[in-house]
Amino acid sequence: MDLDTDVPMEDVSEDQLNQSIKPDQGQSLTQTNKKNDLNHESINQLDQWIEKLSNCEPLSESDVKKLCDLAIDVLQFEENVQPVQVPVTICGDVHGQFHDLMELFKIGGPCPDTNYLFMGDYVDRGYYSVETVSYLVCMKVRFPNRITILRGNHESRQITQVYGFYDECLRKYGSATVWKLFTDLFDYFPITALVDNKIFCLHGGLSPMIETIDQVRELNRIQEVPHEGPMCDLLWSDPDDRGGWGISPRGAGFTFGQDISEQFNHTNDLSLIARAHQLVMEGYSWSHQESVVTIFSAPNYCYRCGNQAAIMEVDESHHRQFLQYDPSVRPGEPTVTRKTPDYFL
Ligand SMILES: [Mn+2]
Repeated sequence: MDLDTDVPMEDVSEDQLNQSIKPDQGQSLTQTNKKNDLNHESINQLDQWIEKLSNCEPLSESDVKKLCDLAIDVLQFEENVQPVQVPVTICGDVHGQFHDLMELFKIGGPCPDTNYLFMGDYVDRGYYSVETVSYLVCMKVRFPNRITILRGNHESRQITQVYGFYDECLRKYGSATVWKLFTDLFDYFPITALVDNKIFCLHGGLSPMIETIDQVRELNRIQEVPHEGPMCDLLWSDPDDRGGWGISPRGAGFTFGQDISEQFNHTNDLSLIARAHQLVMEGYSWSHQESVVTIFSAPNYCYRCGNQAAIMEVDESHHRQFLQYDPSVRPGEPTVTRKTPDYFL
């Protein structure tokens, strides 16, 4: 009995099935079908967890363990370049700003009624990384064909020990167990997505070691984000006004110019590269004569930057619409929305 209304087979196109099943892996057909068969008990449990989390209450440690086990069963079968169909709403960095994530779903429409693609950086900086990543992973397991969650450069053991997620787990759970569970899970997150074969989505940007999307498919992604190399670059790089490849001031990844973006889009028959990773004051920003768009979905980033957030809706005819929003108003919390001083950027 299939109780999960999220994944009717008619929603899975022939293309999707072909793309997700490699011809030489007879076993994976069974497993692919099996992974979406949530039983009645799991669905009830997930719905309870989602309800609890939507009140910004963290799950118990034992529930996080159960959730991560369920999530590995889903994410391990996704691809390095996860195929996504239109219509879909594409989102950038969230960074633990849980209440703003709830605002995002108000603005964009609730999941699973609206399909979502998140491009990473769920944790660090904000005060609610635990609740934010727990909520998104719950939604992924509950509605696997309605939401895609890519890996950002902050979904990493090393970065989360510096920028807040590790400390938050210690503070909220009294040990590093939950941090360990989630950072082990991050290794399974897909690193890029391809919307209708036309929009290439990823957290950071391009790599001098990657000319074709097929080369991304060949990477072994199930590992900690490396310090260098193609997987590192995809999660760390930034577009730049200067042409060619440049040294990144971030100390990882590269900067890439318009010539690089145009060549990549031409080679791979793409209309657009959509990425996140950089604070942009309007929530979205075009680069390279609309070859690249940056989307940033954490309004008033770090509760002090005064920026708007945005998400990008792509409809069935590939029309794009940006929805911008401001921080959710919460009683008892400061609402600083002054303009960011230049020295902060
Ligand atoms: Mn980032």
